Amino acid sequence: MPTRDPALAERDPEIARLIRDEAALEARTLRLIPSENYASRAVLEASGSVLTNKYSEGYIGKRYYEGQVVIDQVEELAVSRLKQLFGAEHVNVQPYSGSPANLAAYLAFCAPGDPIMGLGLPFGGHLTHGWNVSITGRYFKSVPYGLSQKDHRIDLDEVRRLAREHKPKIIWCGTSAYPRTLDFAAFRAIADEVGAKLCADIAHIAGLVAGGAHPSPIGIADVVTTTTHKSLRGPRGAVIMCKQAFAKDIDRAVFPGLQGGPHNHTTAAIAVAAKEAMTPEFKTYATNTVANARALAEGLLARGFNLVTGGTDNHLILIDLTSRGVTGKIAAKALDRAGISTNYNAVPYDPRKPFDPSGLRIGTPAITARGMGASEMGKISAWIDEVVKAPSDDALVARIARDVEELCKGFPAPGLPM
Ligand code: DSN
Repeated sequence: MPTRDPALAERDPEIARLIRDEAALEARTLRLIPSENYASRAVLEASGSVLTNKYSEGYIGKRYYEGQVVIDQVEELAVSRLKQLFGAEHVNVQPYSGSPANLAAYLAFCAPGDPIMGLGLPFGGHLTHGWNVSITGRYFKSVPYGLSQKDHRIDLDEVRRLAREHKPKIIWCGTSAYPRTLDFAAFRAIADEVGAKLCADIAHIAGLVAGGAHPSPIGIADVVTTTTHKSLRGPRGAVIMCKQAFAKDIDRAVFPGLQGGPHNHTTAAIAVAAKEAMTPEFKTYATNTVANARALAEGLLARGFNLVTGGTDNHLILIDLTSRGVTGKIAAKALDRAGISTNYNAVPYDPRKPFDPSGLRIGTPAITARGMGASEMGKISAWIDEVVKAPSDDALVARIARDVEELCKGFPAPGLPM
């Protein structure tokens, strides 16, 4: 008698219900968190597959386990598609997520206590670029750079000055809350001047880079890391791309340096996402993501909002709410009740604390994946304005939540049950 193997709804109705609830929530709300997206049904299928059953420590053709005839082909497809998509010389698809991918760069190039540089967290950098509460700020001598006080853009003169003074082993260029294009060539010149490795973390913009809507750091940076689940629309995971000269160092740092067995179900889903990202539709998606962010920024500016740097070049907008007399947290919570999902965020030189800062971070990757365009951006900026003007007006917030739900019905999200 085969063992009975009930479906999730029967085996664990509580979890099954919660998954249904989350799908319903994702369907009826506007997800403006710039690091979130909707993975396609094909990506979700690969990610929820039997490949989760396998151990395959090692790399293609050199594993510590037998039974790898299929897994090797899966990883080979993921690697070759990413090489083609980004034009990378070497690709490692095994990092579990963005933070371990970045740690691999440290392990490859730094010894404990070495100086490293990255954009400070309060200026829109990432924890793993050396912020003090992260292992990367505790085990290395972190020298964060900031933004210009004048225009709140990356201050390359300061980057150069600090790099000359501290001679970092790694300079990170990459951001989590920065609305402008990154000048990888300018960072390259600084890194060369001081003998640093240049590491680009393109987690937020990978889909834009893949779709030609943001310049690429490939061929400029020594190492490029990215998560795969943001604008790239893959599963939760990460990849590292590097010049061939650093392939061995990076591979050794990932395995056995930091990790054991790779998550093969994720590798398969990354391969699917890379295939999707090579289509003309994805190019259009990347272009539209930026066009929507610009349209949303224009709508907000027209309604008197103050945007950090005055607008956006990418998928992301950082609103400074100071002049509106509302904190980021109050606005984000009221917007959430209105069916508009955002996150509160520090603005440059924010006098407020990180848990209730002055800013709101929004972005267009997820709503663009639903097919929304300029006309919807107009509606969304008007709703944000209404909620920010009256965050405690429950009737208004409820009315907007109904309007949001109605709008969302016309734009089914990829990957969600109809
Ligand atoms: N936590 C991610 C974000 O929301 O930007 C970055 O890793």
